[in-house]
Amino acid sequence: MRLFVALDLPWELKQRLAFLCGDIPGARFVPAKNFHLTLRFIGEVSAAQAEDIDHSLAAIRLPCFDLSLAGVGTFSKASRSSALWVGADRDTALTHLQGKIESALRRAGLDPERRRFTPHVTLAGLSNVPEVKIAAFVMDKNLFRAAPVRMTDFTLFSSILGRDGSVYTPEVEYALE
Ligand code: 3AM
Repeated sequence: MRLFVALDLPWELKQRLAFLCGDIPGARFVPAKNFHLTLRFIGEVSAAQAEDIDHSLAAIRLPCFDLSLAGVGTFSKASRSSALWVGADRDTALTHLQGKIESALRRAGLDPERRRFTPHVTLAGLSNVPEVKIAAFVMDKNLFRAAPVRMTDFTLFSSILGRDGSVYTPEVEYALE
């Protein structure tokens, strides 16, 4: 199975993000139900590895915290924008949680994640979308700020890649204290 660890977002926040989406012809906007903030991509693992990962994640003890989403930005590949996202304030609690998850996954036998953590919620995948349209969207929405939301858990998701987009299934929720 293909797994990742993420913050699932309350429905009200997903709806708020959905209101941001639009006005970029050719962008592949993520359906509101799929909005999440990835804490760690895991990838394809065996059932036995998934069980180790679950045990390791279940041992994390951290308090609840408030997540604040603000601003929009893009990732690029080969100097073309490839994804459009809403950012998250890089606060201590979020960074701490991400660090604990990384350590837990290493204990479960995964190789270290080499990429820097850039907390974000992907709004759209972009390919061959005119850069000028993307720049206009970013300028227009950059002052976006959502009211902080209390995060009371994090989630191990499975992901099935399909031609019409990915199907994400919450497999296990881990409570924050
Ligand atoms: O949270 P976002 O949308 O940025 O792009 C995938 C998605 O990221 C990313 O994991 C998240 C949940 O699917 N992802 C998919 N394949 C990946 C890979 N091979 C990957 N991240 C890193 N390496």
